[in-house]
Amino acid sequence: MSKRFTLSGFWLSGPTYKVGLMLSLCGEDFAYHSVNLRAGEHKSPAFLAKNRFGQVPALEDAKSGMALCQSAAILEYLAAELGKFGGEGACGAAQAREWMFWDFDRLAAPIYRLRAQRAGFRTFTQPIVEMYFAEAGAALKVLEEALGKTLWLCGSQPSIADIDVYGVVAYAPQAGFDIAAYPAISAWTKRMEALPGFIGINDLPKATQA
Ligand SMILES: N[C@@H](CCC(=O)N[C@@H](CS)C(=O)NCC(=O)O)C(=O)O
Repeated sequence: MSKRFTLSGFWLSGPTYKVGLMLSLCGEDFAYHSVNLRAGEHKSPAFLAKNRFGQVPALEDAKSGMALCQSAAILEYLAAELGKFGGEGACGAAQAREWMFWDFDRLAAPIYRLRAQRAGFRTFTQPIVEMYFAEAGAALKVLEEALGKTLWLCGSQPSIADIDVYGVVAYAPQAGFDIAAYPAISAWTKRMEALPGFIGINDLPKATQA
């Protein structure tokens, strides 16, 4: 049977993982297309029709006929369409958006880049590595303080803010951070991992599945 959603992405991509995690937590059985970044598939006209920025992920919705890009925008779209993880009311939705903007501004960039450097995909000079370490450490401190006061980032229920931020924190060990040093973050990651439908960072298919 054809599936409503098709996720195009790459198994090592954090933003792809965020969308896969959201779909899975929502109980949506989705089709998956593994994009061959090495071959430049993400810059091909066919892919650019799905994501004008030439990046993974892209999400196609057969129901609306839309192709969406930017993981945070996709999470908001799915929350609205599926009625799940959208935050409590307009206030919760706005708070979730604040966390998602903060994530890509302060947390995701240094953690994803340090991870890429350690995996040998990118090369930075030592001062740049030290700068990313300091930036990621400062962002993790902000997150630790917030999660010391509340179980979830936006109120009493998990939301797309948690899914979005978890989709970065899950890679922090690969970036050289010991999450055990952050007790509130550690406890929150365990709450995330206990949610029904949770999938881990290595659970997306490495090849295409329809
Ligand atoms: N802000 C974007 C970031 C997407 C992104 O950085 N994708 C990377 C893979 S993790 C990519 O496609 N890189 C290839 C390129 O930019 O050419 C999102 O959240 O979707």
